[in-house]
Amino acid sequence: MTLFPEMCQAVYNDALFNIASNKGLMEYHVHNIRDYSHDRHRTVDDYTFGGGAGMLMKPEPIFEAVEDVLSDKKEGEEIPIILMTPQGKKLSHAMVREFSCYDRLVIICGHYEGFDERVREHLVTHEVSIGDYVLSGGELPALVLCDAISRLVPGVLGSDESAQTDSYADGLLEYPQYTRPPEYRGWKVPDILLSGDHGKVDKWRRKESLRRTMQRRPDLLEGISLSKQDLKLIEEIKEENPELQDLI
Ligand code: 6GU
Repeated sequence: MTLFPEMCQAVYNDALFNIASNKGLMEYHVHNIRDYSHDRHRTVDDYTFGGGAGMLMKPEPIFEAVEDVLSDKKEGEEIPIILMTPQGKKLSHAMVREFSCYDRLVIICGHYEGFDERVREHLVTHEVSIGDYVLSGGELPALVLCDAISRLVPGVLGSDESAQTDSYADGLLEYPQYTRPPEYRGWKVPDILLSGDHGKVDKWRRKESLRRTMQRRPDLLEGISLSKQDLKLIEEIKEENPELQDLI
């Protein structure tokens, strides 16, 4: 549900969304909130009671857009109604996974200074933000959410990419990767990766994932269960990178 349907449609018509839709695995429908306004000026915003700068999204068009689209909702069908707002819960992989389990989702994008509070209280089931910065509207965040959810629908990505998703899901950052040529401007690809020894390659990748996570996102390590082998690799990394000595 948006005031900028062309913008949303343009993104669907490209990239991953189209892949998912072409394969018949997902459907996206863009709805213009303005189609549900009540006057010939197609008004969707209004002044705030009590005064103050800025306009708010009026409740009627949003309620009626959602009710119209869900008019075929079955008894007992659970459909999250997600409001994109900087006041929402910050989007995480766990939330994306949870949303990907539903048959249908409604995502509402806002503009202006925000929403009439009754939208939050009586219509919306989830409020989602994509980070601690303010954007001019909910469309880009909604598209971020759709993209992330699409990737978790079985069959949308090829097996190579799915495997990559899994390694994100394991909570560590990706290890460094290289392609041809094996030497470029004198910069060499690590020998182990050219060795053909899969055992060594796997161990190297695990270690570099751990190193990269320790360097860039030590906070991620707290939520992860580490094997004995991981702990050994972490000790090696600390020897090699004294600046990481005090981590975990
Ligand atoms: Cl969901 N909306 C807006 N307007 N700004 C944001 C956001 C959402 N998430 C982060 N910044």
